[in-house]
Amino acid sequence: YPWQPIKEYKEILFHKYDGIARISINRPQVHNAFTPLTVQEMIDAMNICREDMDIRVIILTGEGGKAFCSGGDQSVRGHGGYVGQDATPRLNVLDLQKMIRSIPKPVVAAVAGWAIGGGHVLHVVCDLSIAAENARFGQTGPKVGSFDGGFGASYLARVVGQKKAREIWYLCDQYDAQEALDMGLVNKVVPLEMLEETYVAWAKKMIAKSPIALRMLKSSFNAELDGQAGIQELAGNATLLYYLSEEAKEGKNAFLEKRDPDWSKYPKFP
Ligand code: 1HA
Repeated sequence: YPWQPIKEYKEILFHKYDGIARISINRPQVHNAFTPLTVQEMIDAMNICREDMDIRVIILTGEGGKAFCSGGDQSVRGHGGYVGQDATPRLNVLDLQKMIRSIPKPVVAAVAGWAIGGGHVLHVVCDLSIAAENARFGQTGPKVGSFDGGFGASYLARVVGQKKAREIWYLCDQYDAQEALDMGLVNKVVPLEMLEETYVAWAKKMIAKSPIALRMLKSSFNAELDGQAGIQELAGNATLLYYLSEEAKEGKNAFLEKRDPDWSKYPKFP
């Protein structure tokens, strides 16, 4: 596929092709473990994906075919978080997780090889996950002195159920692609050489659908789980639709024309 680079970064690759954006962690020597910079770059790319109206679907993946992401880079983990070049400890991956969930476009994880620890949580928060046959999933927190009790625990439990989520965190076992499929952790398993073809095909299927319908569905799925923040997102989409109506425009026009609004001509549906 003729992927075109969108922007140059140090620790990720960012490409676009036919309405599909692809953000790929590019640290294969450490199984695509992330540093604060990796995450900062992914957040920047996600912001571009949000603003660019030509981008309809976002693919999250990792370079090298051996790992999607192995979580936080343990070699830069310091006192209070992951320490970047500014010497400040951060857990900025939590902001990235929220962005993946709230961006009003589908985000698809394409998982080849390891999706472990904070890397596993990244695929969990994506709308869809497609696994290559060599994919391996798991959490390591309690083994390496960490835990993600946010989406990493509660949303995982929504995806695979309470018993399985507790097993995944308490035992820190690893699961192959078929086991992941069986527990509903991924949507599909394909041979590694078919991964790109499959996520492009899935993206194209979604691009052929109504963007506002997909946007409303994403915020509706989120709203049930995300409390007031979820309702805010769904309600924001309701406001967007309302602003497109003649009735809403009458309110603004009346204000600007210094007259009383006339709501009489707008339908009052049963
Ligand atoms: O829990 C959180 C958070 C919680 C709340 C808020 C924010 C959070 C943010 C992050 C995280 C976390 O991600 S904690 C979990 C961190 N990740 C891990 O514990 C996984 C560590 N890696 C492994 O267990 C294994 O590498 C592996 C099971 C994925 C693969 O094993 P394998 O095939 O034997 O490869 P291995 O030799 O271990 O790894 C290849 C190279 O990559 C090694 O480097 P080398 O010895 O060749 O120099 C290895 O050290 C490096 N590497 C792999 N994963 C990481 C890593 N280096 C740094 N950090 C890593 N995560």
